[in-house]
Amino acid sequence: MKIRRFTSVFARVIFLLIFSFMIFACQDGKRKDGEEKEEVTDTKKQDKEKTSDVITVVTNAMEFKTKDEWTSGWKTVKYRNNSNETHFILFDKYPEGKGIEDAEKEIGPPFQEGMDMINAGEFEKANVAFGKLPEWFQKVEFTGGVGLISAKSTAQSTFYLEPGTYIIECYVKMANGVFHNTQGMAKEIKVTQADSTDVGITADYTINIAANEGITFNDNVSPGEKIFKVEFGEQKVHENFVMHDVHLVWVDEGADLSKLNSWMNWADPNGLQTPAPEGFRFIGGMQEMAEGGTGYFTAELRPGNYVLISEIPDPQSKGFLKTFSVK
Ligand SMILES: [Cu+2]
Repeated sequence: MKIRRFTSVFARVIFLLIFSFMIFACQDGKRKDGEEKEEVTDTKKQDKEKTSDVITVVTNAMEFKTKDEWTSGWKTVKYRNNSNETHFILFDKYPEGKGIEDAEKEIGPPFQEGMDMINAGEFEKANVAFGKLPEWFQKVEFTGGVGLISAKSTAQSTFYLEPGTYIIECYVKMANGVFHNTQGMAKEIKVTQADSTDVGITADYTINIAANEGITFNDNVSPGEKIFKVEFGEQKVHENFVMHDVHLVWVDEGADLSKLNSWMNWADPNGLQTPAPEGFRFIGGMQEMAEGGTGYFTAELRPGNYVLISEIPDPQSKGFLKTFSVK
């Protein structure tokens, strides 16, 4: 019999005027991730110096399969989503000395209680529950990751990892409203110190994203495999307690953008929950990171319409929904 246990919860809480949280998670304590291999390729690299490693992460159902120990530096994460649901990978760097057991003990219970209260519409009680989170939880840093990727698809993102302990997670919700990270989509990774590396990537296009400007992207985009560089300006905690990130989405002719817009808020009963809105296909992106951070993602583009969008409430009204065409 499998034993599920709370393992990671991560949230960010700043009390009084602002508090923010993110997630919680459980992990199957008996899962083994021993067989994954690190793949190092030399595509798109200036291979004189050591450049970013390519590390594969696989989801077949509701898990992250990858190796337990990574090295520091620029990492290109190739995420194969073989499952039937949309997912992402957010990287949460835990403070020194804290890991998945601490999360299980100190973060899981209050976070779950808070979430239950939100789901019940008891927002004051949710605030009381989040108030039980430990001080150290505010030191969890969000350091990028792979954007939303639709079922049976592969996404690729590149970002920098300092040495430390990370929890990688996905908090998309199943059709019954249960977060994926409570069902196995949370995993602790140790990142050990390594020699510094060059990112070794030349971007085709640059996206700027900042609290007061939203997403700025004015390039003329042509078809093919393209690399987007994402530069993070001022960060901000939005009203559903997350910071802004950017996701690339294919838009079918006639698809209703307002449905995508409202889906991007996990705090909405149907938001970030299966089924994803019809007429859209998520093809990757860059998860949130601190101001001044830079990340990259790669996508195969074909002629048609696309959207760059943040996973925040009503991104369109804040400048975090940007349409463009590939010609
Ligand atoms: Cu997921």
